[in-house]
Amino acid sequence: MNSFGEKWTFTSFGESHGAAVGGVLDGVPAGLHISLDMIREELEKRAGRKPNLDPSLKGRETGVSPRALREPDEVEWLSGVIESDEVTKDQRTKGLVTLGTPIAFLIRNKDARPEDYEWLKHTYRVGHADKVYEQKYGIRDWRGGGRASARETAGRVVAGCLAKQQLEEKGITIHAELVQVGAEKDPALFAETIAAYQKDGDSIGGIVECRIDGLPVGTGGPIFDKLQAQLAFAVMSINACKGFAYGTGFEGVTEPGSVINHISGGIAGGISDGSEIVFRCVFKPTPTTPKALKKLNDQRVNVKMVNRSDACVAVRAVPVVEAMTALALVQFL
Ligand code: EPS
Repeated sequence: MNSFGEKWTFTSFGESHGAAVGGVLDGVPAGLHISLDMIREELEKRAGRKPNLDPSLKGRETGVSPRALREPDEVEWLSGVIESDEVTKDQRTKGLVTLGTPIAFLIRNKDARPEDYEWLKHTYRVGHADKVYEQKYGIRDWRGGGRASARETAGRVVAGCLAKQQLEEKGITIHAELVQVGAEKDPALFAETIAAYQKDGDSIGGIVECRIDGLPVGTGGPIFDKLQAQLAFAVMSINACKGFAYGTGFEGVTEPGSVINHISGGIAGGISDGSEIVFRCVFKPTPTTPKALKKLNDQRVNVKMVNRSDACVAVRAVPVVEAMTALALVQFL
């Protein structure tokens, strides 16, 4: 399924080395002001061009895919919006305003180099979607990650920015950050931890924490509409995401009820209780690494040794977590 949401329906399209990635967003009300500055900022974070780990890197995040850094990620708006001179509430300047019609946009792939992936036509990478896609569909796009590449998340970030702006108008804000890299919990040491794995030709996982503020009491519903179920569905759809927990989470299992019963995580009975919502999600270490490619070559696979993967994809997942959270929440407005 390539579409998400019943009220705001976001359809994602595109392959990593095809012409473009992008989306169609239907159900967005007319008159919503969109800040292009905000979209640019979020896309820069997703590409790893706006470091939040080590400011000394001056514009380049540690362990980020070199291709993601090179892609300009220019958004072309095809329908559903017109330019607006009005300054948005948060003083971000240039903007667009929605027409209430389907919004279509695309981001052209500029640094696609399918020829580097010819070897993948006949090889399945461990830990990737390569083999199951071919088993299920009988065909796959072997050019890089194809449809399963994290490049696809660029479109989600654009759609998520619209959802975030709608939520902000209602006083609801979303903030995600990286809280753990491997076993390291000190943010000051994240950059050097990732760099050490990268230097070793390897990768490492990470945990992203997300906080939702200003959500009124009553969001979510009983049984299958539980707020945490909808958030988990949205967040677990992000590439490399392996787990979701809120409230007492997995850590809570070692504590007696008398100690942790008061922790709601902002949700009780699947319904928001008006307090801050906090959840965490975990991203696995990227499976394609220089080490993994070397191993394939040792098996005489004849791999062209080009590695465009991330040493810690959790870094770039932060704005995607915010985007998917926003898309999940607008369904309840
Ligand atoms: C990715 C692998 C690389 C990354 C890509 C994410 O792409 P590919 O092998 O398809 O060229 O560069 O990230 C981006 C290009 C991006 O914009 O996010 C993967 O397998 O997830």
